[in-house]
Parts: sequence; structure tokens; C-alpha cells
Amino acid sequence: MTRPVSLIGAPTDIGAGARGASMGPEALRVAGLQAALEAHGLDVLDRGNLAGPPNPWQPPTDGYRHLPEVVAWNQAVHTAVHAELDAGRMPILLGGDHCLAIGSISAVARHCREAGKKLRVLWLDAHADFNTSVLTPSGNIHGMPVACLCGHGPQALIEIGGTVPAIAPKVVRQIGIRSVDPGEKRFVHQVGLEVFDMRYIDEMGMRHAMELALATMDANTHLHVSFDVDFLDPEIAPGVGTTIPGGPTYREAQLCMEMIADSGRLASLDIMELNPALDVRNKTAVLAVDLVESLFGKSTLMRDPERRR
Ligand code: B3U
Ligand code: MN
Ligand code: MN
Repeated sequence: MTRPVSLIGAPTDIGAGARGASMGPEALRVAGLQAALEAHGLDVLDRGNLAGPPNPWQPPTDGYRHLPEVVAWNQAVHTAVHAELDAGRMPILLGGDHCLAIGSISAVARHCREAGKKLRVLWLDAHADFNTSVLTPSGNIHGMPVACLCGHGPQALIEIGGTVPAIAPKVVRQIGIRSVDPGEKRFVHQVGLEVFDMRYIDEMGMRHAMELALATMDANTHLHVSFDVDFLDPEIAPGVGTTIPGGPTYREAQLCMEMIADSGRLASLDIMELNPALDVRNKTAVLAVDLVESLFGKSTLMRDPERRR
């Protein structure tokens, strides 16, 4: 039986370059996330929204925009996500911009250390989110969470989970990447992040990419999925702050989610960067809910993966 699920709203756009991701949690609720999960037999509690500082909408200082506020929000996220894992529940973080993955994944990593589990992080995104204060073109911290989690970032953010670095680059698999800044690209290569970019998916297919991204997990692996909604092609998902053309189609995204479900290892999830101010009749939120249903095992006919061959 799957663990009970807790929805945690983090209504902020503190790390983003456009306002509006702060409305993401409510848009996902309006799109029926809880009922959709319950329809799959899951026990779901909506914990409501976390609180944090307002967005002062200031320019960056020393390469970071809104650093004290980003720290405050991530501390709140860390505490909330860790408490759910401690209670044996599966946290689903409703963002909010992607800087909050620092709080979420540092909590997951801490839980794995405490429980003696291995960690795998799937990062579904158009961006590598591997900038630092010197590499960033914007100062927006939503472009930096993976680097911070790997120990490259301001002290207050890299130490949120207690241990620095929170994770090793080798636990991360990035899927759907198609926008990486020049210095960021060199840094991604330097640390050896495993990236299945759109070129790879075009040539080898989503199936092969996901087979490799999910390989070598075992019964003791905690799988965390950090789903930046801008992973999806903007034709189907316009409601995000930074649309990058050439993303996964509806079918590719469904297959990606279904293969994660089939792995049976999903134990925590972030749904990030949904921006209702830029959406069309909440359709990106509805699509995100549809994909999350597949992530939790919704399938059309053949539920047994063995019978598909
Ligand atoms: N790489 C750019 C843009 C960006 C990263 N993540 C998002 N946008 N959503 C930056 O500002 O770091
Ligand atoms: Mn992102
Ligand atoms: Mn992104």
C-alpha cells in the first residue's frame, strides 16, 4: 500500500524572475489535485499553506536576489517536508518557485541519512538550475537550487539540512534540459551531473532516457521527483514564468511519469513554477494534475508492466 500523502503549499515567487508562482498552490487545488489522488485510492491530507516573508521585488545584491527571504521560505519548507517524512507520509510540495527545492530536497536527504536509505533525485526541468552568484545572469535563486544542494551557494542556503553538501551530484538525474547559461554549462560538466537533455531525448527517446535515469535503484532507494512545470513544452503548458520551446510533448511527459510510477520507488514530490498569472483558463494546472495522476499509477489498460511487452 502506498504511503499516505500530505500536500504542502508554499505560496511564494521569492526566487523567480516573474511574479505569480505564489498562486501555484491554489491553482493546483482548484484543478482538483487532492480529489484526483484520492480517486487512485490514496489517503491525502492538505496541510494548507506555509507562511513566509512577502516578495520585496528588489534587484540582486552580491549576485543574489532576495537571499534572506529565500532562506526563510526554505527553512519553513525544510521543516514541513521533514516532519511529513518522519511521520511516514509522502510530502508533495506545491510551489512556489523552484528555489524551494533547496528546503524540500535537503529535508529528503536528511531523512534518508536518518533512515539509512539511498537517494535518487529526478530533476524534470527545461533548466539545469545549477547557477552560482558569479555565474547567474539574473541573480534569481530559482536558477541555483541544484548547485546549492550540491554545496555550491551561500552558507545560509547550503547548510539548511545540517549536512553540507546536502546531496552528491551523482544522485541527480536531469531530464528535459534545454536552457543552460554558458558558465552554468561548464559547471554542470565539471561536477559531472547526469543530464538527459532534449537532444538526448530526441535521439534516443524518452523511454531510453527514463530507463537509464531510473536504473540501479533498489528496494532501499527513496526516489524524489522535482517537477518544474517548465519541463513541458510551452504549447501544452504556457502557465510558467520562463517558457522554453522544444520541451517534451504530452505523450513524452506521460511516458516519463508512467515509468516513474512503474519503478514503485516514488517517495516525495515537488510541483514547482506553475504561474497562474500567465496561464490560460488554468489549463497548465489541469495538465500538471493529469501528469501527477500518471505519476501515481493511473494507466489506461494494462496495469502490469510485464504484460506490456
Ligand atoms: N538560467 C536562468 C534562467 C532560469 C533558470 N531557472 C529558471 N529560469 N526558471 C537563470 O536566471 O538562472
Ligand atoms: Mn527549475
Ligand atoms: Mn525551469
